[in-house]
Amino acid sequence: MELLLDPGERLSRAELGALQLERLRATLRHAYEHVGFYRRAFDKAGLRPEDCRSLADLGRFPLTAKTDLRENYPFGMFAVDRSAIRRIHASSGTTGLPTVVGYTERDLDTWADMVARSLRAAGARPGHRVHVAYGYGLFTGGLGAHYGAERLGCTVIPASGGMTARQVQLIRDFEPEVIMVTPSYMLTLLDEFERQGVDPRSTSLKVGVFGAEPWTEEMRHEIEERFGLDAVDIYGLSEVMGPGIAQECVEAKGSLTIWEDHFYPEVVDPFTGEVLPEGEEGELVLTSLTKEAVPVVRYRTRDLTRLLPGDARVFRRMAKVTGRSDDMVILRGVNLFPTQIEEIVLRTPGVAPHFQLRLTREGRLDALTVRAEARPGADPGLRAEAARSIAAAVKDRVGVSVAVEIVEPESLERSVGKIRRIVDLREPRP
Ligand code: DLL
Repeated sequence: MELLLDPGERLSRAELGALQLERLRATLRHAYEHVGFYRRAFDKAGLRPEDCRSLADLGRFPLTAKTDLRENYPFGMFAVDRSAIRRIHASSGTTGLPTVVGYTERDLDTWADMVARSLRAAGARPGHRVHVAYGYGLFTGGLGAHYGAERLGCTVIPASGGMTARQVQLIRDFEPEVIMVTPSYMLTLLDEFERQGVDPRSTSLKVGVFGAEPWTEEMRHEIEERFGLDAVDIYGLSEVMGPGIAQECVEAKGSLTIWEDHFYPEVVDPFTGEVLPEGEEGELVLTSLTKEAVPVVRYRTRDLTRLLPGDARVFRRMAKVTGRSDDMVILRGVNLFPTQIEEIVLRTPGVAPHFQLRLTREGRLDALTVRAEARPGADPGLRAEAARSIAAAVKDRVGVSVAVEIVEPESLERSVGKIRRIVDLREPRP
């Protein structure tokens, strides 16, 4: 496929480094001068924006956490006059206050450019129809995808989330080449295609741009096989911008290229906050390089990944996100992520790609039950074997004993957006 690049993607590594440093210094100045939180944090650390003379100097500046955004709810982190804000988004905040972000006209422009670039890297082209099934609203998924697809010159079908039967109808009738949706909701759509007796491989879809939640290579394989399309990963978070911070290039699947001309990545040790060398797994920390309304300096994403050198582009890459530090279950001293279970469940014959993790407490010990659905039509006699094989693989690869139940097809709750894998039934809650 012909590789189309925008000017930012054509920079040399040296040009990129110089641009990043210039933008970083401007961001630090902007944050220090216009956001009380950053001024206090830098002063406390004894640092001035001018102290950042090289990209490595950024590591001396303080980290910013989600709690800092919450403590400045709603607009305390904004660096521009309210009249310059064109849009507000917020993350749902399952606990406590939501985190609120704003965008100036230029920020919205950059965001659309970055999503357009992401879509192009995914294999979308001007003239393609793009079915957007990320939710529209305060969540950045729907509107972020929408304006990026328009910017690329695509025709947008703003389906938003939910009303699954209608989604399938629209895909059949409007014949989009591209779909943007969470991977878990794509599986819900798959069920619906089958319920309607339509072969999912018969659709016009060529590319799926999946993100907003962790998903594994095994899930990619499942979706690509069942739908006959290229499934690629898009990453982002509302606090930093929304979707379009990093994107898997369709010609180089397996990791995501970070749009480093706008977002400066670091990976730190989640416990000490120390910057880790390239290749080591830790928590992704992002600094915005061009944002006006809400600049973010060293924002702790809580997402666990590794930085890698560039391949498909000049920019560095990140490995697919293993999980969020908040989604990590500590079971009898062993750390476990839902993605580890996903890998195992999806490799088990006779088991569908639908599973849930139930946490309970037995006496003083926490216990985890993996509930996975049998594939429709699979021999019920094989369920006990599948359960044994999953338990053995978890013991072997994660190092902890779990119970496994293989449940009836279509008995587990389906995703309508971001899926909730963990059901915590522990009493009292830890
Ligand atoms: O989920 C933005 C987005 C929308 C990204 C659509 C991609 C597609 P938030 O609701 O703020 O924003 O949630 C951000 O979701 O910190 C990750 O934990 C997780 N996440 C997002 N993309 C990925 C991905 C949007 N590709 C949080 N892989 C992030 C793994 C992801 N996790």
